[in-house]
Amino acid sequence: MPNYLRIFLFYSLIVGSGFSQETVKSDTVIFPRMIFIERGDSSYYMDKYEVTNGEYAQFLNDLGNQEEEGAPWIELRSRFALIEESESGKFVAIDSFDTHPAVEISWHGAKAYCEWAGKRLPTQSEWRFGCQGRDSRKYPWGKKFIEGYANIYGHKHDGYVRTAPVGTYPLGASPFGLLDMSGNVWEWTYSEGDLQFLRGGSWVNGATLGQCDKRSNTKDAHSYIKGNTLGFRCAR
Ligand SMILES: [Ca+2]
Repeated sequence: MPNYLRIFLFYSLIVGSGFSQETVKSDTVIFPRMIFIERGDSSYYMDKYEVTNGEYAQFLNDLGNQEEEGAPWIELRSRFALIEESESGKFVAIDSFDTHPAVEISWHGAKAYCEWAGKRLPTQSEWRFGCQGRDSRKYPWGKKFIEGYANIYGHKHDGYVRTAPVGTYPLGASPFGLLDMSGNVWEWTYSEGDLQFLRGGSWVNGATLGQCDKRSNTKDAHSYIKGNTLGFRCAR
């Protein structure tokens, strides 16, 4: 059956079965765990969650841990890496970190995963819009930082020493329902040119860097960015 016919039948099935248009467009229906973000001609989908160690291990088991521009996709020599390679060469998430965000990920490692998954890295503009919504809010949830809404350094109420399982803070959702846009791990984005930026801050950084319009990169001496805070999510 041609693809366009499949898609038509798929939509017919959904519309006919009484799902609302919102259900069709968001979350798990068309692209699992992605959210549709309406922005006219430049609408897009974005992962609801940061990519987890469990998901990244699957990718490594398929393609191995490659190196690009002198850096491995994931730095497994770091004591903070939450994925390990067994003697048989199988990659697995360490202990109970399966649902925590992947860390120690290089920009190429993030880009390669998204392409493997049939997706791509979000642009900075897509990331920011997904975080702040149509009313240009400072944090995903509003104007001021609120304890317990994100995994940010210095806030004991987040409940975790380092990363937290993705989606731990539902009250910190962006207007579109994206979780952990502020904090937990920094997220790689795509730009034309040599310098690639990270957004959203992390468990190592204070609340200011967790604001939607802030960005940083690994060359920024003031950002305290280390490999154990570097993760990502994908768009398409
Ligand atoms: Ca994040």
